[in-house]
Amino acid sequence: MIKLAAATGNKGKLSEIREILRDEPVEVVPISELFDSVPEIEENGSTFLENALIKARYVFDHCGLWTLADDSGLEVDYLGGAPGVKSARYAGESCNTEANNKKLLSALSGVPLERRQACFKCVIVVVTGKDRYISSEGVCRGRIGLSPQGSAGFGYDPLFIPDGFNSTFAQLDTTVKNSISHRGKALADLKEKMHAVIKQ
Ligand code: ITT
Repeated sequence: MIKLAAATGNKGKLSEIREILRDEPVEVVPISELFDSVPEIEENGSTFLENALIKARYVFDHCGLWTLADDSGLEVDYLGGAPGVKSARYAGESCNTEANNKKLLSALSGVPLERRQACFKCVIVVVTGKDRYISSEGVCRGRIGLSPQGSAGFGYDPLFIPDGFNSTFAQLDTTVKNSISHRGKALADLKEKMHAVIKQ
C-alpha cells in the first residue's frame, strides 16, 4: 500500500478521488491529517497543470509522501473559456458555490441552450520526488442548463448537463458522474501511469 497525500481542501473532489481510487493499492491521506489547519496555497499559475503542481509540491515538501493534486474548472464557449482556471473564485476571492453559479447564470442570461456549450477540464498530478511527477488530463463536454437542478456533487454540478444526458451532474448518481467526468477520465489515465511507476 502506498500512502498518497491528497493536496485538496475541496471535500467534493476528495470524495470523488477516494471513490475512483478505491480498488488501487493506495491509501489516500487527506490534507487535514497532514497539517494542523488546511493551508491556503496561492494558485498563481496560468494553467491547470501549473496550479496542480504548485499544490502538490507544497504538500510533498511538507510531508514527503507521494502527493496528488487536482486542478480543474469549467470552460464555457460563449464566455471565451471563462471561468477556466478561476472557476473556484469566479464571483470573487472569498466567494461560495452559490455566488459562482449565480454569476454564471447571469453571464449567460438570454443565451439559448444550443449556445451554452461548455466543458469541464481536470489535470491531476502525482508528485513522486523532488523533480518527478506523473500527470494526466480529462475533459467532459456538455452544456450549461437554464437553472440549477439537483443536489448531488459540488461546485457547478447543478448547472452542467453532460453530452448524451438530459440531467445535470448534480442529478446523476455519483458512479455515473465518475464514469464520464473530467476527473474520472483523468484518474483512469493516471492509474495506468501509476501502475507503470510502481512496477519499476
Ligand atoms: P483545491 O484547490 O483545494 O483542490 P478548489 O475547489 O479551489 O480546491 P480548483 O482550484 O481546482 O479547486 O477549482 C476547481 C473549481 O472548478 C471548483 O471549486 C469547482 O467550482 C469547479 N469544478 C471542478 N470540478 C468540478 C466538478 O466535478 N463539479 C463541479 N464543479 C467542479
